[in-house]
Amino acid sequence: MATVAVGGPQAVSRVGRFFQPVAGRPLDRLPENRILLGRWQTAAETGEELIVCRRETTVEIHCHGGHAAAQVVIESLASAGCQVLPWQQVLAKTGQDPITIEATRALAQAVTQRTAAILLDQRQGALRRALDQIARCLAAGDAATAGPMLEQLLQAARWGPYLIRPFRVVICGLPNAGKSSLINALAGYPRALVSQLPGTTRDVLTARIALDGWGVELADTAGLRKPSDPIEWAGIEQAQAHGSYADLVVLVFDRSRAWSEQAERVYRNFPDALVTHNKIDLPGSGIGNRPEGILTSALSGQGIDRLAAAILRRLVPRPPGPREAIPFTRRQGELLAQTKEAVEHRRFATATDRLRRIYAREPLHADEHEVFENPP
Ligand SMILES: Nc1nc2c(ncn2[C@@H]2O[C@H](COP(=O)(O)OP(=O)(O)OP(=O)(O)O)[C@@H](O)[C@H]2O)c(=O)[nH]1
Ligand SMILES: [Mg+2]
Repeated sequence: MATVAVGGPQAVSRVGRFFQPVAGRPLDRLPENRILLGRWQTAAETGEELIVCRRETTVEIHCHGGHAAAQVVIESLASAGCQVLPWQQVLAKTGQDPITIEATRALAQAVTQRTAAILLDQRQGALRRALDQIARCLAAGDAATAGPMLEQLLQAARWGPYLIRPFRVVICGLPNAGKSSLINALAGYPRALVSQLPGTTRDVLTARIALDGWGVELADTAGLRKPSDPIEWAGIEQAQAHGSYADLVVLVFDRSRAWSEQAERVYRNFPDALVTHNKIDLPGSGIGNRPEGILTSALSGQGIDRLAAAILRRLVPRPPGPREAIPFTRRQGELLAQTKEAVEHRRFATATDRLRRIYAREPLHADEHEVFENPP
Protein backbone atom coordinates (compact mmCIF):
# COMPACT_ATOMS: atom_id res chain seq x y z
CA MET A 1 0.00 0.00 0.00
CA ALA A 2 1.02 3.59 -0.57
CA THR A 3 -0.61 6.45 1.30
CA VAL A 4 -0.80 9.94 -0.15
CA ALA A 5 -2.03 12.60 2.28
CA VAL A 6 -3.50 15.81 0.89
CA GLY A 7 -3.69 18.77 3.26
CA GLY A 8 -4.89 22.37 3.17
CA PRO A 9 -8.24 24.12 2.72
CA GLN A 10 -8.58 22.91 -0.90
CA ALA A 11 -7.73 19.29 -0.12
CA VAL A 12 -11.26 17.90 -0.54
CA SER A 13 -12.00 19.74 -3.76
CA ARG A 14 -8.63 18.83 -5.35
CA VAL A 15 -9.01 15.16 -4.53
CA GLY A 16 -12.66 15.35 -5.60
CA ARG A 17 -11.58 16.24 -9.14
CA PHE A 18 -10.17 12.77 -9.60
CA PHE A 19 -11.82 10.51 -7.05
CA GLN A 20 -15.04 8.89 -8.25
CA PRO A 21 -16.63 7.23 -5.22
CA VAL A 22 -18.67 4.09 -5.92
CA ALA A 23 -21.26 5.61 -3.56
CA GLY A 24 -22.03 8.05 -6.39
CA ARG A 25 -22.12 11.27 -4.35
CA PRO A 26 -19.18 13.69 -4.60
CA LEU A 27 -16.45 13.55 -1.98
CA ASP A 28 -17.42 16.82 -0.23
CA ARG A 29 -20.87 15.40 0.48
CA LEU A 30 -19.55 12.17 1.97
CA PRO A 31 -18.91 11.86 5.73
CA GLU A 32 -15.55 12.30 7.44
CA ASN A 33 -13.53 9.43 8.90
CA ARG A 34 -15.18 6.81 6.67
CA ILE A 35 -13.38 4.53 4.31
CA LEU A 36 -14.61 5.30 0.80
CA LEU A 37 -14.02 3.05 -2.17
CA GLY A 38 -13.73 4.53 -5.62
CA ARG A 39 -11.69 5.01 -8.76
CA TRP A 40 -9.02 7.53 -9.66
CA GLN A 41 -10.26 9.13 -12.86
CA THR A 42 -7.86 11.27 -14.89
CA ALA A 43 -8.39 12.81 -18.31
CA ALA A 44 -6.26 10.08 -19.82
CA GLU A 45 -7.72 7.01 -18.18
CA THR A 46 -10.02 5.45 -15.66
CA GLY A 47 -7.49 4.57 -13.07
CA GLU A 48 -7.37 1.84 -10.50
CA GLU A 49 -9.67 1.27 -7.56
CA LEU A 50 -8.45 2.84 -4.37
CA ILE A 51 -9.59 3.97 -0.97
CA VAL A 52 -9.99 7.52 0.28
CA CYS A 53 -10.61 8.73 3.79
CA ARG A 54 -11.59 12.30 4.61
CA ARG A 55 -10.18 13.57 7.87
CA GLU A 56 -10.82 16.91 9.49
CA THR A 57 -7.88 18.66 7.86
CA THR A 58 -6.53 16.12 5.40
CA VAL A 59 -7.65 13.56 2.85
CA GLU A 60 -5.82 10.26 2.80
CA ILE A 61 -5.57 8.28 -0.41
CA HIS A 62 -4.58 4.64 -0.02
CA CYS A 63 -3.58 3.11 -3.31
CA HIS A 64 -1.51 0.25 -4.67
CA GLY A 65 2.03 0.45 -3.27
CA GLY A 66 3.77 0.16 -6.64
CA HIS A 67 5.73 3.23 -7.67
CA ALA A 68 3.75 3.78 -10.89
CA ALA A 69 0.36 3.56 -9.17
CA ALA A 70 1.28 6.12 -6.50
CA GLN A 71 2.91 8.31 -9.13
CA VAL A 72 -0.33 8.58 -11.14
CA VAL A 73 -2.12 9.88 -8.05
CA ILE A 74 0.68 12.28 -7.15
CA GLU A 75 1.09 13.63 -10.68
CA SER A 76 -2.61 14.27 -11.15
CA LEU A 77 -2.77 16.13 -7.82
CA ALA A 78 0.30 18.15 -8.81
CA SER A 79 -1.39 19.05 -12.09
CA ALA A 80 -4.31 20.34 -10.03
CA GLY A 81 -1.98 22.69 -8.18
CA CYS A 82 -0.96 20.61 -5.15
CA GLN A 83 2.60 20.97 -3.93
CA VAL A 84 4.35 17.61 -3.63
CA LEU A 85 6.33 17.08 -0.42
CA PRO A 86 8.18 13.96 0.68
CA TRP A 87 6.65 12.50 3.86
CA GLN A 88 9.87 13.06 5.78
CA GLN A 89 9.51 16.78 5.24
CA VAL A 90 5.86 16.75 6.24
CA LEU A 91 6.72 14.78 9.35
CA ALA A 92 9.35 17.34 10.36
CA LYS A 93 6.73 20.07 10.29
CA THR A 94 4.22 18.26 12.51
CA GLY A 95 5.66 19.76 15.69
CA GLN A 96 6.16 16.32 17.21
CA ASP A 97 9.17 15.81 19.44
CA PRO A 98 12.42 14.79 17.76
CA ILE A 99 12.42 11.19 19.03
CA THR A 100 8.93 10.56 17.64
CA ILE A 101 9.92 12.04 14.30
CA GLU A 102 13.18 10.09 14.14
CA ALA A 103 11.47 6.85 15.16
CA THR A 104 8.77 7.31 12.52
CA ARG A 105 11.41 7.86 9.88
CA ALA A 106 13.45 4.88 11.04
CA LEU A 107 10.36 2.66 11.13
CA ALA A 108 10.04 3.03 7.38
CA GLN A 109 13.48 1.41 7.09
CA ALA A 110 13.16 -1.26 9.78
CA VAL A 111 14.74 -4.48 8.52
CA THR A 112 12.54 -6.98 10.34
CA GLN A 113 9.42 -7.11 12.50
CA ARG A 114 11.59 -7.39 15.57
CA THR A 115 13.58 -4.27 14.80
CA ALA A 116 10.34 -2.48 13.91
CA ALA A 117 8.95 -3.46 17.33
CA ILE A 118 12.07 -2.06 19.01
CA LEU A 119 11.69 1.22 17.10
CA LEU A 120 8.01 1.33 17.99
CA ASP A 121 8.99 0.97 21.67
CA GLN A 122 11.24 4.02 21.29
CA ARG A 123 8.48 5.92 19.54
CA GLN A 124 6.12 5.05 22.37
CA GLY A 125 8.42 6.36 25.05
CA ALA A 126 11.08 3.81 26.04
CA LEU A 127 13.93 6.18 25.24
CA ARG A 128 12.10 9.24 26.51
CA ARG A 129 11.44 7.60 29.90
CA ALA A 130 15.14 6.74 30.28
CA LEU A 131 16.11 10.30 29.38
CA ASP A 132 13.55 11.70 31.84
CA GLN A 133 15.11 9.65 34.62
CA ILE A 134 18.57 10.94 33.76
CA ALA A 135 17.25 14.50 33.58
CA ARG A 136 15.86 14.15 37.11
CA CYS A 137 19.26 12.94 38.36
CA LEU A 138 20.96 15.89 36.67
CA ALA A 139 18.52 18.33 38.23
CA ALA A 140 19.42 16.87 41.63
CA GLY A 141 23.17 17.03 40.85
CA ASP A 142 23.34 13.24 41.22
CA ALA A 143 26.27 12.34 38.94
CA ALA A 144 26.75 8.98 40.66
CA THR A 145 23.39 7.74 39.32
CA ALA A 146 23.31 9.65 36.03
CA GLY A 147 26.78 8.44 34.94
CA PRO A 148 26.03 4.68 34.85
CA MET A 149 22.60 5.30 33.31
CA LEU A 150 24.20 7.27 30.50
CA GLU A 151 26.80 4.55 30.08
CA GLN A 152 24.07 1.92 29.77
CA LEU A 153 22.28 3.96 27.12
CA LEU A 154 25.49 4.45 25.17
CA GLN A 155 26.04 0.68 25.26
CA ALA A 156 22.51 0.12 23.98
CA ALA A 157 23.17 2.62 21.17
CA ARG A 158 25.37 0.03 19.46
CA TRP A 159 22.18 -1.79 18.34
CA GLY A 160 20.81 1.38 16.76
CA PRO A 161 22.27 0.99 13.27
CA TYR A 162 21.07 -2.62 13.02
CA LEU A 163 17.46 -1.58 13.44
CA ILE A 164 17.55 -0.11 9.95
CA ARG A 165 20.26 -2.13 8.26
CA PRO A 166 21.27 -5.78 8.53
CA PHE A 167 24.44 -7.05 10.18
CA ARG A 168 27.03 -7.83 7.52
CA VAL A 169 28.49 -11.30 7.69
CA VAL A 170 31.15 -12.26 5.17
CA ILE A 171 31.83 -15.91 4.41
CA CYS A 172 35.46 -16.52 3.49
CA GLY A 173 37.71 -19.53 3.12
CA LEU A 174 39.74 -21.58 0.68
CA PRO A 175 38.26 -22.40 -2.73
CA ASN A 176 35.76 -25.27 -2.79
CA ALA A 177 35.39 -25.40 1.02
CA GLY A 178 31.60 -25.08 0.66
CA LYS A 179 31.13 -21.35 1.31
CA SER A 180 28.38 -20.90 -1.27
CA SER A 181 26.71 -24.13 -0.16
CA LEU A 182 26.71 -22.93 3.45
CA ILE A 183 25.08 -19.65 2.44
CA ASN A 184 22.40 -21.58 0.60
CA ALA A 185 21.90 -23.83 3.62
CA LEU A 186 21.61 -20.84 5.97
CA ALA A 187 19.32 -18.97 3.61
CA GLY A 188 17.20 -22.05 2.99
CA TYR A 189 17.15 -21.46 -0.74
CA PRO A 190 19.78 -21.62 -3.48
CA ARG A 191 21.06 -18.07 -3.71
CA ALA A 192 24.70 -18.70 -4.48
CA LEU A 193 26.20 -20.68 -7.32
CA VAL A 194 27.68 -24.00 -6.19
CA SER A 195 29.94 -26.24 -8.21
CA GLN A 196 32.63 -28.81 -7.72
CA LEU A 197 35.09 -26.61 -9.57
CA PRO A 198 37.16 -24.52 -7.19
CA GLY A 199 36.90 -20.81 -7.84
CA THR A 200 33.23 -20.86 -8.85
CA THR A 201 32.28 -17.73 -6.93
CA ARG A 202 33.89 -14.66 -8.43
CA ASP A 203 31.75 -11.73 -7.43
CA VAL A 204 30.48 -10.98 -3.99
CA LEU A 205 26.90 -12.24 -3.80
CA THR A 206 24.68 -11.48 -0.87
CA ALA A 207 21.66 -13.17 0.71
CA ARG A 208 19.47 -11.58 3.36
CA ILE A 209 18.24 -13.70 6.22
CA ALA A 210 16.82 -13.04 9.68
CA LEU A 211 18.32 -14.69 12.76
CA ASP A 212 16.05 -14.49 15.76
CA GLY A 213 14.48 -11.41 14.21
CA TRP A 214 17.74 -9.59 13.44
CA GLY A 215 18.49 -8.78 9.83
CA VAL A 216 21.67 -10.45 8.59
CA GLU A 217 23.23 -10.05 5.16
CA LEU A 218 25.45 -12.96 4.21
CA ALA A 219 28.11 -12.12 1.63
CA ASP A 220 29.58 -14.96 -0.38
CA THR A 221 33.13 -14.45 -1.59
CA ALA A 222 35.65 -16.06 -3.87
CA GLY A 223 37.97 -18.57 -2.23
CA LEU A 224 41.11 -16.99 -0.78
CA ARG A 225 44.08 -18.16 -2.83
CA LYS A 226 46.43 -16.54 -5.27
CA PRO A 227 45.04 -17.52 -8.64
CA SER A 228 46.35 -16.91 -12.12
CA ASP A 229 43.00 -15.69 -13.42
CA PRO A 230 42.73 -11.88 -13.02
CA ILE A 231 38.92 -11.99 -12.79
CA GLU A 232 39.10 -14.39 -9.90
CA TRP A 233 41.77 -12.26 -8.27
CA ALA A 234 39.43 -9.27 -8.39
CA GLY A 235 36.83 -11.34 -6.54
CA ILE A 236 39.35 -12.24 -3.88
CA GLU A 237 40.34 -8.64 -3.34
CA GLN A 238 36.68 -7.84 -2.95
CA ALA A 239 36.39 -10.60 -0.37
CA GLN A 240 39.18 -9.07 1.64
CA ALA A 241 37.73 -5.61 1.34
CA HIS A 242 34.37 -7.03 2.43
CA GLY A 243 36.02 -8.71 5.38
CA SER A 244 37.29 -5.38 6.61
CA TYR A 245 33.86 -3.77 6.78
CA ALA A 246 32.03 -6.85 7.99
CA ASP A 247 30.43 -7.14 11.41
CA LEU A 248 31.58 -10.75 11.42
CA VAL A 249 33.73 -12.97 9.21
CA VAL A 250 32.88 -16.67 9.03
CA LEU A 251 35.81 -18.78 7.84
CA VAL A 252 34.92 -22.05 6.15
CA PHE A 253 37.36 -24.96 5.91
CA ASP A 254 36.95 -28.36 4.30
CA ARG A 255 37.08 -30.96 7.10
CA SER A 256 37.61 -33.79 4.59
CA ARG A 257 40.98 -32.34 3.64
CA ALA A 258 44.10 -32.19 5.73
CA TRP A 259 44.78 -28.92 7.53
CA SER A 260 47.24 -27.20 5.24
CA GLU A 261 49.71 -24.38 5.49
CA GLN A 262 47.39 -22.37 3.25
CA ALA A 263 44.49 -22.99 5.63
CA GLU A 264 46.64 -21.92 8.56
CA ARG A 265 47.54 -18.69 6.74
CA VAL A 266 43.91 -17.83 6.05
CA TYR A 267 43.05 -18.63 9.67
CA ARG A 268 45.78 -16.30 10.95
CA ASN A 269 44.61 -13.51 8.63
CA PHE A 270 41.22 -13.36 10.34
CA PRO A 271 41.88 -13.69 14.07
CA ASP A 272 38.35 -12.60 15.06
CA ALA A 273 36.54 -14.88 12.64
CA LEU A 274 34.05 -17.58 13.51
CA VAL A 275 35.54 -20.86 12.29
CA THR A 276 33.54 -23.58 10.55
CA HIS A 277 34.76 -27.00 9.45
CA ASN A 278 32.45 -28.12 6.68
CA LYS A 279 31.80 -31.41 4.83
CA ILE A 280 31.60 -33.50 8.01
CA ASP A 281 29.43 -35.99 6.10
CA LEU A 282 32.60 -37.07 4.26
CA PRO A 283 35.27 -39.19 5.91
CA GLY A 284 37.39 -36.67 7.79
CA SER A 285 41.13 -36.49 7.54
CA GLY A 286 41.41 -36.32 11.31
CA ILE A 287 41.31 -33.37 13.62
CA GLY A 288 45.03 -32.74 13.18
CA ASN A 289 46.18 -29.38 14.43
CA ARG A 290 42.99 -27.73 13.22
CA PRO A 291 41.63 -24.88 15.34
CA GLU A 292 38.35 -25.40 17.12
CA GLY A 293 35.30 -24.63 15.09
CA ILE A 294 31.71 -25.45 14.34
CA LEU A 295 31.23 -28.70 12.47
CA THR A 296 28.81 -28.52 9.57
CA SER A 297 27.65 -30.27 6.48
CA ALA A 298 26.06 -27.93 3.99
CA LEU A 299 25.00 -31.02 2.11
CA SER A 300 23.15 -32.90 4.87
CA GLY A 301 22.24 -29.85 6.95
CA GLN A 302 24.09 -31.13 10.01
CA GLY A 303 25.34 -28.32 12.23
CA ILE A 304 23.62 -25.53 10.25
CA ASP A 305 21.44 -24.63 13.26
CA ARG A 306 24.53 -24.53 15.46
CA LEU A 307 26.27 -22.28 12.94
CA ALA A 308 23.26 -19.93 12.80
CA ALA A 309 23.13 -19.81 16.61
CA ALA A 310 26.87 -19.11 16.82
CA ILE A 311 26.61 -16.27 14.28
CA LEU A 312 23.74 -14.78 16.28
CA ARG A 313 25.66 -15.05 19.58
CA ARG A 314 28.61 -13.25 18.06
CA LEU A 315 26.46 -10.48 16.56
CA VAL A 316 24.03 -10.01 19.46
CA PRO A 317 25.66 -11.41 22.59
CA ARG A 318 23.13 -9.72 24.89
CA PRO A 319 19.88 -8.91 23.13
CA PRO A 320 18.02 -5.87 24.41
CA GLY A 321 15.19 -6.60 26.81
CA PRO A 322 11.53 -5.83 26.18
CA ARG A 323 10.88 -2.10 25.97
CA GLU A 324 14.53 -1.34 26.70
CA ALA A 325 15.63 2.20 25.77
CA ILE A 326 17.78 2.17 22.65
CA PRO A 327 19.19 5.32 21.10
CA PHE A 328 18.85 4.72 17.38
CA THR A 329 20.28 7.69 15.50
CA ARG A 330 23.77 9.07 15.34
CA ARG A 331 22.45 12.41 16.58
CA GLN A 332 21.10 10.79 19.74
CA GLY A 333 24.34 8.88 20.29
CA GLU A 334 26.48 11.99 19.89
CA LEU A 335 24.34 14.07 22.23
CA LEU A 336 24.39 11.29 24.83
CA ALA A 337 28.18 11.09 24.63
CA GLN A 338 28.37 14.87 25.12
CA THR A 339 25.98 14.64 28.07
CA LYS A 340 28.09 11.95 29.67
CA GLU A 341 31.28 13.93 29.20
CA ALA A 342 29.68 17.00 30.77
CA VAL A 343 28.48 14.91 33.74
CA GLU A 344 31.99 13.56 34.22
CA HIS A 345 33.22 17.14 34.52
CA ARG A 346 30.25 17.97 36.75
CA ARG A 347 29.01 20.59 34.26
CA PHE A 348 25.36 19.93 34.97
CA ALA A 349 23.94 22.87 33.01
CA THR A 350 25.72 21.73 29.84
CA ALA A 351 24.72 18.13 30.49
CA THR A 352 21.06 19.13 30.87
CA ASP A 353 21.19 21.19 27.69
CA ARG A 354 22.69 18.34 25.63
CA LEU A 355 20.22 15.83 27.04
CA ARG A 356 17.29 18.13 26.35
CA ARG A 357 18.31 18.49 22.73
CA ILE A 358 17.72 14.78 22.23
CA TYR A 359 14.05 15.03 22.97
CA ALA A 360 12.98 18.63 23.45
CA ARG A 361 9.79 19.30 21.54
CA GLU A 362 10.77 22.75 20.35
CA PRO A 363 13.81 22.72 18.09
CA LEU A 364 16.71 24.70 19.49
CA HIS A 365 17.73 25.80 16.03
CA ALA A 366 15.27 26.60 13.31
CA ASP A 367 16.59 23.87 11.04
CA GLU A 368 17.19 21.22 13.64
CA HIS A 369 14.41 18.93 12.48
CA GLU A 370 15.84 18.98 8.97
CA VAL A 371 19.23 17.63 9.89
CA PHE A 372 18.34 14.30 11.42
CA GLU A 373 20.62 11.66 10.16
CA ASN A 374 20.05 7.98 10.03
CA PRO A 375 22.53 5.81 11.88
CA PRO A 376 25.73 5.17 9.93
N1 LIG B 1 29.97 -33.80 0.76
C1 LIG B 1 29.83 -32.48 0.88
N2 LIG B 1 30.03 -31.70 -0.20
C2 LIG B 1 29.88 -30.38 -0.04
C3 LIG B 1 29.53 -29.78 1.18
N3 LIG B 1 29.47 -28.44 1.02
C4 LIG B 1 29.78 -28.21 -0.26
N4 LIG B 1 30.01 -29.36 -0.90
C5 LIG B 1 30.41 -29.53 -2.30
O1 LIG B 1 31.67 -28.94 -2.48
C6 LIG B 1 31.75 -28.32 -3.78
C7 LIG B 1 32.10 -26.84 -3.61
O2 LIG B 1 31.02 -26.19 -2.95
P1 LIG B 1 30.80 -24.63 -3.05
O3 LIG B 1 29.72 -24.32 -2.15
O4 LIG B 1 30.71 -24.22 -4.48
O5 LIG B 1 32.20 -24.17 -2.47
P2 LIG B 1 32.81 -22.68 -2.44
O6 LIG B 1 33.65 -22.62 -1.22
O7 LIG B 1 31.73 -21.69 -2.60
O8 LIG B 1 33.72 -22.73 -3.71
P3 LIG B 1 34.31 -21.49 -4.55
O9 LIG B 1 33.25 -20.50 -4.78
O10 LIG B 1 34.73 -22.18 -5.79
O11 LIG B 1 35.47 -20.96 -3.77
C8 LIG B 1 30.39 -28.55 -4.43
O12 LIG B 1 30.49 -29.70 -5.24
C9 LIG B 1 29.48 -28.82 -3.26
O13 LIG B 1 28.37 -29.60 -3.58
C10 LIG B 1 29.31 -30.65 2.31
O14 LIG B 1 29.01 -30.26 3.42
N5 LIG B 1 29.48 -31.99 2.08
MG1 LIG C 1 31.45 -20.27 -4.00
